[in-house]
Amino acid sequence: MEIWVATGNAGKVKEFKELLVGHQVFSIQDMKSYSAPPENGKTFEENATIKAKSFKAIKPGLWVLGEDSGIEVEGLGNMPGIFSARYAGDNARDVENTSKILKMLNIRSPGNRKAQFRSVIIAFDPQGVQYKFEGILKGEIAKDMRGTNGFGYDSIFVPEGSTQTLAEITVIEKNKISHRFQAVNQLIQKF
Ligand code: ITT
Repeated sequence: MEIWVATGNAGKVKEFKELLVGHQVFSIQDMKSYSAPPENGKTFEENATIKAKSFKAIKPGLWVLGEDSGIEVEGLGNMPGIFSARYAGDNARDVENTSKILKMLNIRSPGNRKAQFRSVIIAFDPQGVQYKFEGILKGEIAKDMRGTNGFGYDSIFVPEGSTQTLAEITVIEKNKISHRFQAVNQLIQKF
């Protein structure tokens, strides 16, 4: 089946392709021209809806998905949350965002390193019926960046029950536990 994911994040695209193996997964990379709408929602759900609706308008009659995700750090008042992609500023690189979390946590809450990843997917089926799926991965923030796999905050996130960061394990292993896996797993039940 053809599934269009409204994302421009190469790390997400790679994971969606692995998670939806057996299907043809397309993204913004496969569009000739596309201007992303502003992500000005106040929640993950609102932002995911903005992305999904923008693709639904271009690809009617197909499955389309919008995903908004991020990391919530307890000792930082659950920030950066929906601001995860731009925590260290617009167009910030992953290393700048992760460095800022390590720095802020050392200042504000070195003793409480609890954190979670959240993924909210808004999907439209070929008939235009809307669905919401959500996944959470609990864990803690490592003392330093470790590992080179994955993307975003993977190098500083250690899932509950593990000693390795998500960047030290393979994408296949990450995809067995991740927030995105949990949300996609609910989606697959609707196919
Ligand atoms: P799209 O909006 O085009 O999908 P984006 O990167 O801007 O791409 P979001 O607005 O959903 O996506 O921001 C999510 C950010 O949260 C992402 O840039 C990462 O920094 C972080 N993030 C989300 N899921 C992650 C994961 O599995 N591992 C590491 N970091 C993740």
